[in-house]
Amino acid sequence: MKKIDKNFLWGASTSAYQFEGGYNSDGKGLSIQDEKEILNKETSDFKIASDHYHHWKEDVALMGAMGFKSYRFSISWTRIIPNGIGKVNQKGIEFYSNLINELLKNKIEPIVTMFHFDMPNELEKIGGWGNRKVIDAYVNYANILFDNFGDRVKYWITINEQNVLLLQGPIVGIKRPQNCNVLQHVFQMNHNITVAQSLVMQECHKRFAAKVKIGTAPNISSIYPASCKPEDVIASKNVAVLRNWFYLDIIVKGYYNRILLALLEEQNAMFEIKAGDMEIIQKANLDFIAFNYYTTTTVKMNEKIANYKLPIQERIFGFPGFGETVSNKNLNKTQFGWEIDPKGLKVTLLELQERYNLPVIITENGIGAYDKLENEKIIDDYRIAYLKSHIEAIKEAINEGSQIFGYNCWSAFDLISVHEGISKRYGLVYIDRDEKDIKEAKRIRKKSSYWYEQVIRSNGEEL
Ligand code: BGP
Repeated sequence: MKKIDKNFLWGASTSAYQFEGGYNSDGKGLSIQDEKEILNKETSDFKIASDHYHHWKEDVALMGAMGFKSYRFSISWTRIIPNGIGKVNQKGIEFYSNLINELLKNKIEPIVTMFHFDMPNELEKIGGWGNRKVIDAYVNYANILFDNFGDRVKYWITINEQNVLLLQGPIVGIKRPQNCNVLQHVFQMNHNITVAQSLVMQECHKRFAAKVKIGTAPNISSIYPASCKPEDVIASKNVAVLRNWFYLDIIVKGYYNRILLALLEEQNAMFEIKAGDMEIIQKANLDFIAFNYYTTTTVKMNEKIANYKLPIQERIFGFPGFGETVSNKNLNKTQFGWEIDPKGLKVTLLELQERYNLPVIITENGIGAYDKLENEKIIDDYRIAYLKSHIEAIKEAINEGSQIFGYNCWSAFDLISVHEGISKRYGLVYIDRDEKDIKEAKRIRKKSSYWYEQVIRSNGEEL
């Protein structure tokens, strides 16, 4: 077995709107997440979250105690620029500047995501990513981040889960205009995001050359055919393009994958590419691929529109002759019904290696569970088992040629899940709050955090 590189970035992740709270503190503007309608009224909103805004120093100390080499977090656009464009909020700059300094003091490498689902409200009002003005606003925002933190941050991530925010917009909190051609709308947004992040990648290279690295972080999961029927294999390849490759092929290789273009053309949903856009994208030249991995997807061919919950006009998946998702009977599930597939992580890493030949880093991977606090302890053996099996898969993939340079599990601390509240806990550290009562948001290390500390100390040898 090859040894893991000694500079491997072991750590964990959070995102601003799910973790920080302080949603309107010290001049922060509102994002779509602050005003999102919480569909399940029993679950928490994002206003106070884990109250990291008031516990950041203690939180970094805990990361230091766990031996983190890296911490992947996101910056809230509206904490830096309350309206998304225009006046900069110095208090917001100060908050992240202090956080970054504290991380560096603890020898923790900051890996900073510029955008994690939290579009400024004022920009959403003009159409969000659907409006090309937002490309300029995002580039302006990124420049402010480079101006203020570029001397200390060596790893930047432009966009979190571009594919998920497009394909599952309403779940993530991104509204779609009524009566639009959803496919076309979604892939127009995708194009605008791609142009925006390409400009930011170019700017990053112009300013910092090789000293600073920049990548993007889609959610990537290998797609299995439900059987060895050739039709199912074709379906798995189609869905793999829709689910994974369309977003990476364009930014890494500089062209749009024709398998999805063919579907868009057939559905009358082709998006607009303005003169000059492709040249911008082809100069993006990203340094690495970051990706979030939770599970794999299994797909069979379908002859008619698949039976999804969304009405036909809002569907992106399940077009006849394209493929539909089915469950994989070979895999166990989490308490929240997500299939657990550590081998699938190895498959995914090797596919990424084969397809793009770039360094990769995992920026999310973990298990959501109803953790129980008993006698001030959380015995989360299921989380240890989950993380252990996935790290084993990483080691095997390294042995077989993957250029992975870091693993940041989801999540460093408990935080509010995208749409299932605080009760769906992912953290290495427990936050003592419930859905409606923030209590004192006391931090308590779970059993998994002690186990992970030893994994980091032994550089992945002792699992
Ligand atoms: C990813 C997101 C995260 C996160 C995670 C777990 O899609 O980048 O923000 O929350 O999934 O998902 P959930 O919160 O729905 O369990």
